[in-house]
Amino acid sequence: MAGAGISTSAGIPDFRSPGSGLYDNLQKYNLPDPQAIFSIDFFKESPEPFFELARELFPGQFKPTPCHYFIKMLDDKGLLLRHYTQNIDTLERVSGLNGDKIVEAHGTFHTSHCLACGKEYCLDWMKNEVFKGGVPKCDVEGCEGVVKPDIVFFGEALPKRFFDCVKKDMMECDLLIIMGTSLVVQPFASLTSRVPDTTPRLYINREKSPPMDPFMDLLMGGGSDFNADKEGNYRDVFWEGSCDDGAQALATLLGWGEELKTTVKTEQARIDKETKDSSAAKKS
Ligand code: CNA
Ligand code: ZN
Repeated sequence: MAGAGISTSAGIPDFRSPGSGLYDNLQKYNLPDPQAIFSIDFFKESPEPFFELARELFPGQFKPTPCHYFIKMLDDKGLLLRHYTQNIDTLERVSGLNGDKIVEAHGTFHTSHCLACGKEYCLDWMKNEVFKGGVPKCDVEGCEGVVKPDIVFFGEALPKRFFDCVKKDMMECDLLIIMGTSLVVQPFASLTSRVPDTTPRLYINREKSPPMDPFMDLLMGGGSDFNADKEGNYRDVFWEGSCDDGAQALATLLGWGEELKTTVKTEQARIDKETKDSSAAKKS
């Protein structure tokens, strides 16, 4: 299970890190509250701030991190059952991890839809529109609907694939690794409690998850029950630090330390070269 913290070292801010997180840096948009930028009701009235932010964060401008390559390595070694991500930056896909192994719980920028007529648009179309500036509008004659990337906003349902996979995967999971998430967004956070009681859970993060709000707990029917500090704990481990360091430490324990370092170097150099070649091709 992963969150925005696995991508911060790529240069993409998370939501809640004090100072650097998006919620502390949205003043220029004059929002009623920071979460409004990802709220579907607010978006329907004022889509401009979201598209302005999308320009800054658009996928394709960032490289996967060592942590992403560690996840890919787990799959290469035949150990990855599934990667559940809250991220919408597509970096898992860029690292080469097969789409079958990924559950994009909060959707993706890969596709977009017109909110009025439902017409689907591809990533390149959206990219073009976002960088043109303004709000992307449907090109169906007479429609003029706003086209929204298929990322899940607050107030929207999670993709069906999330619920389908959870049903199959969670009881089969024999080690749950949780990385770079504050474990506060539901229903994602409550996945921690869906694995068997005998499944060890390793949480790699810069800080511990804040305690669950008792009201939300009641409303959601239980949040994340991860708690390495609780008395009688026999299976939860909290590893405090960066996701990249945690992933590297784990890889080293598994005897893959050097392999991971080499993969990161080679893959990042390959992406740099591809980016350089494609911008040279565009210029010529
Ligand atoms: P969050 O609530 O912002 O929490 C991030 C967590 O990661 C915090 O606990 C941080 O302390 C921790 N963290 C940050 N950087 C690191 C690091 N380098 N190493 C270790 N820990 C770190 O984000 P969540 O993912 O928990 O919240 C869910 C939201 C955030 C989802 O709806 C996402 O769509 C959304 N989001 C995604 C992205 C992205 O796609 N990269 C970016 C920003 C927000
Ligand atoms: Zn339309």
